[in-house]
Amino acid sequence: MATYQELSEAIQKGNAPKSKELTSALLAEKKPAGEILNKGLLDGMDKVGQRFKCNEIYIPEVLIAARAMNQSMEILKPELVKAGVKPIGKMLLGTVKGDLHDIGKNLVKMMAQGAGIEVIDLGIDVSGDKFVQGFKDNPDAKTVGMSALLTTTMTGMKEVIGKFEAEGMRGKVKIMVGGAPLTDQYAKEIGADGYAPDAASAAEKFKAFLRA
Ligand code: B12
Repeated sequence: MATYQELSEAIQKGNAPKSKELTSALLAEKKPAGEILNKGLLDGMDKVGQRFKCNEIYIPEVLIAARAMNQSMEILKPELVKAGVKPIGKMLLGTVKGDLHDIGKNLVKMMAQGAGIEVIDLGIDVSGDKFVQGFKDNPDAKTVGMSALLTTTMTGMKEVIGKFEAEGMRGKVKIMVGGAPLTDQYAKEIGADGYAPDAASAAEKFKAFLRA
């Protein structure tokens, strides 16, 4: 008999074949899809996030764990839909205009997905208008995440926040910023709602915003 603990451990080790096998086995044993998600996959990613935050593991391990989770999610998704298990909320995410760096953004995406959040990834080089359009297309998104890796592009974040204000939409979303040159202080200066230094803390903050 497969256990949630074994699945969580397979995710933590980034063992995709094993985690897929265990996901299928748990489904075959008629375990509820929501429990497989929460007690197996998300539990595993949560532990990966904690260890990443404490510098016990590094980016490659996180990427490998996320790949195992994504592959298991493919198996689980149809069952989750059938069971009516909904994501805890939706967020928009993008790297700001003029900036092509996306490794950090993609890590934030994986961790947020690992926390049960639906992520609309707007990609790289995302203008203020594109962020605003993204929100118009997804009015149920309650949070927006912006990433910047260049000191020359991070200044664009303030403009994006200004666009949300101009459209009368600022009060409807919580805006989080991140990326290597960013600081909590800078986030406050430009009127963002939050900042996180790494993907695991980012996912925790997004979750808290969505649950508030
Ligand atoms: C990889 C890389 C590239 C790759 C990008 C590939 C890709 N697909 O992303 C390539 C080669 C394309 C590139 C190009 C350039 N790069 Co570059 N690049 C890097 C490098 C080496 C690593 C960045 C990275 O991925 N780090 C790893 C990730 C995981 O870290 P992170 O992004 O900070 O993300 C973490 C957190 O910040 C946070 N986070 C990230 N996003 C978000 C978002 C939210 C909402 C939240 C809450 C948190 C959060 O969580 C993440 C995970 O923990 C850095 C140097 C360095 N060591 O940082 C230079 C660096 C960022 N690049 C730099 C430069 C100058 C450039 C170029 C201008 C070079 C050139 N002359 O052409 C171009 C610019 C292209 C452009 N227009 O964007 C400079 C920036 C200097 C500055 N202060 O502005 C750096 C610092 C190198 C240096 N020391 O000079 N680069």
